[in-house]
Amino acid sequence: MGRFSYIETAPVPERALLLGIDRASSPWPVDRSLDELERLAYTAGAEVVARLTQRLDRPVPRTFIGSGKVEELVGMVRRLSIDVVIFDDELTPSQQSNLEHAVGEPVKIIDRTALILDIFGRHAKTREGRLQVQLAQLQYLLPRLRGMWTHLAKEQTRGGIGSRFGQGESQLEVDRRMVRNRIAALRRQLETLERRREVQSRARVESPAFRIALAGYTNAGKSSLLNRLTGSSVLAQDKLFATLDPTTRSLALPGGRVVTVTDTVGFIQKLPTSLVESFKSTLSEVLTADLICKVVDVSDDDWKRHLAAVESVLADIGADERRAITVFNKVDLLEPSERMGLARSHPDAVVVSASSGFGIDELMERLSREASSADRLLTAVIPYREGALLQTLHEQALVLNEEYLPEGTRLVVKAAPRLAAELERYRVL
Ligand SMILES: Nc1nc2c(ncn2[C@@H]2O[C@H](COP(=O)(O)OP(=O)(O)OP(=O)(O)O)[C@@H](O)[C@H]2O)c(=O)[nH]1
Ligand SMILES: [Mg+2]
Repeated sequence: MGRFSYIETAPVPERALLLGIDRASSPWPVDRSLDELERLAYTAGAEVVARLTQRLDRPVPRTFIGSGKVEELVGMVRRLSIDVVIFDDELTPSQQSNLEHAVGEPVKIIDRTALILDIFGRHAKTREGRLQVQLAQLQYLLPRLRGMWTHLAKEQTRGGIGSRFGQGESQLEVDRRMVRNRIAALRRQLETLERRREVQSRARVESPAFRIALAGYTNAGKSSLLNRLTGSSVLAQDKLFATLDPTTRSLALPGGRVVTVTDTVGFIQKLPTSLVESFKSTLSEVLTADLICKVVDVSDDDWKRHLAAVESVLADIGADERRAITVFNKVDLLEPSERMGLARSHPDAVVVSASSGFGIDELMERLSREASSADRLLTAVIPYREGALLQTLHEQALVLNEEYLPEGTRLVVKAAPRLAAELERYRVL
């Protein structure tokens, strides 16, 4: 353990104050954005006791908020015994340290990025996920080391948000250079893992099943939908970023065709770009899918903004050209009239409830149609020694006609692109 004992979770929730800027130009009203920040804070184990906002079009370089606001903040922090102030926007290291000076120790000043990094650190389960989060945390920490130094040392005995950064490392005894070395080592480890994953995913891409990825805003119900569709029991929780590591399950669609469905990490507005970067390999599940299901929680008043945020991340990672459908989830929470209105105004979307099972059959039908519309029609003669291929065809393709010839089985099939490519060598028509 060394000099500092380490406490997993703060025994008493930290008292948090949220601070947001009200920009005329922002697509998100400040209250909405702070509602979301509050849910993030709650997920990280803090209790939000106050909010402060300021109308401002551009942040003030030195302290992000104006000097009058800083005074107001200091007053509130004292009066309400605040432990941590959470800014909704990313602070520069110097803004952070200037603000820390203003409020005085031991009050922490953090931002949305640090909060998300903290949650990711708690929820990452796989080795790769943990390494990615550690890397992102150290990259965040590095330019802030001076300001956070004494602070973190104190913090380590108290726990709470931000204190788990670089978890599992004796990071407190190290200086900047050692943090840099650690970053380089993490990068190397991740590269090795990534290469291994590439080999695996090449093997998978060669597996011919039609692949569906569930993508969407955090808490939209992606994991619940995976569970409902495939009868699995992936963790689904009313917390943000419950899922960090992708899970893939197979699913038999009506007609008997087998496809795979992958649950992925959720998106959020103002997702730190460093995180998008470090989760690229997770998101590659989305990038290589044959079909993306954009899952939307339509019971949330902000669902349109959520969908827009998801679409913009998809565009960022280059997945916006892929075939996609929209799935409106949680319609059990809507009035029947609202549900019908939604279906009418979005005839292309599928309306479901992962909880009640409403619309799931229709979703399966739709997935089946989507899978077969990508199919190619061809005729092939499969030699009798290719028993496994024949079986795969019966499971994953639509066999329209089958005839036994002396040289093999002659099949007329509709098969997904990857499977059709595999048949190319036996193709006769
Ligand atoms: N009422 C209702 N609640 C739902 C439905 N689907 C999911 N939920 C609830 O919504 C919360 C989030 O569900 P998850 O399946 O964990 O959502 P997710 O998209 O996987 O979320 P992250 O992994 O955190 O990004 C849970 O409390 C679910 O029980 C639904 O159709 N109706
Ligand atoms: Mg999930």
